[in-house]
Amino acid sequence: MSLFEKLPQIKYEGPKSKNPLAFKYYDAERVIHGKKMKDHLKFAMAWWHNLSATGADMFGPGTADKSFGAEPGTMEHAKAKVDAGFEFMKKLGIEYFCFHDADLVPEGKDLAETNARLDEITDYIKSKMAGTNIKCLWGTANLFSNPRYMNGAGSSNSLDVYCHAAATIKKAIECTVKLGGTGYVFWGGREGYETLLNTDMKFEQENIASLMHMAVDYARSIGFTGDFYIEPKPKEPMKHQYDFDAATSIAFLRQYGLDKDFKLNIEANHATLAGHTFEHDLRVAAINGMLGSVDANQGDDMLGWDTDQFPSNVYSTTLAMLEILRAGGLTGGLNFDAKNRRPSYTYEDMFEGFILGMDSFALGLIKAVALIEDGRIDEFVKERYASFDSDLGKKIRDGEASLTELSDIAIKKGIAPLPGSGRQEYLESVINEVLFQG
Ligand code: XUL
Ligand code: CO
Repeated sequence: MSLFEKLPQIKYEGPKSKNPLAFKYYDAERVIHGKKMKDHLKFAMAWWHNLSATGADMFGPGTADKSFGAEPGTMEHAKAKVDAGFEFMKKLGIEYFCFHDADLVPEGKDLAETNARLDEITDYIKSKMAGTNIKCLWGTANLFSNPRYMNGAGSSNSLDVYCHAAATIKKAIECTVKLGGTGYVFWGGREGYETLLNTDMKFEQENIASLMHMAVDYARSIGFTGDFYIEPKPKEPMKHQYDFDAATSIAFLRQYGLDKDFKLNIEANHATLAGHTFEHDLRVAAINGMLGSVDANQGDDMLGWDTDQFPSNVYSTTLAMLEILRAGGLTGGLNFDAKNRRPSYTYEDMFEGFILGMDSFALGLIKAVALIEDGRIDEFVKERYASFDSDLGKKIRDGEASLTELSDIAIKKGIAPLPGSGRQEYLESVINEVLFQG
């Protein structure tokens, strides 16, 4: 049975098309900057938003019907979601998906029952994957919804909860490996605190690190060769989350010796919640060799929470793609951790959300390549540091200069002239020119 029978196969029609159910910029097979668009932009469907979220919020129930013809909370429904997901991905030409264990099946009465359900559904998903190009990008465990995780999982004060989390992670890793996933994510939504008055921060962070080490050891022992990712987020649901941003997460990974196995999964709306731009956190990850994957979405400048909107801001996707291209691409992909607005509740809206997001990133890619080819921005940055091309500059860069030597040179010069202008306004006008002319 076709769920989306009224919706067509989504095709590329080009920028002049007015067809809402067509791509204007995403042309999967087009080669740009040495690769097919679809290889630059490995788009993934997030099982939780697309197949599970109904738009329910604190003030009212969901508006979207995601029953897909079955009774929610049953295994029949879990399978209907698989059917819907595969039909959806095929119609949009999306080749990857991401999941939490809890998105796949309803939790059973105990771990054994939940695990048996996961075995059943992953068998079913595998059978659906056969003969398609659809692959698993990454998997993760939901260690935040169930009340048992009210104080976190790795950071929980309760040993029982900690062990339960370990079992849950073990199974989620097994599911990820079974589905051929190339990444495994830790998003620490409840790994943080509400008040320091009841919190031993060092103890909690050490326990989180131990759990991650155990996860790495186990995953490697069953043949997982992919990357682990931390997905930074500063707050929400906790007031303060330990994986605050890219820089904090990298410091944590290095401190606890996890940096060889982990990279980062940077989410746009999480970076902005941390008071950074999306491109800032991408840059921090990239210059530390830890740019792994991206949760592609956007927030709302007026709202201080994670709105998880489909990306529409081409200025932002351009600057993001510039970072990604300069870093040599992602080892992971672009997962739409994004949901329709509550009043956009139809199947058609689901398609239009993805078309918007895919086209916004495709246009961002096209414009980022145009900026690189234009060359003015790169050239300006190079020139800006050109004084370090001197012999003395090289000596400093090579770590061979001393403070006394520099001091003697500076005293001889007497006064340092002002550095060259940063020309921010000029650079911003170059971006506008490339974005809006041709
Ligand atoms: C929550 C969030 C999660 C992670 C996976 O803000 O982004 O959905 O991506 O747990
Ligand atoms: Co996310």
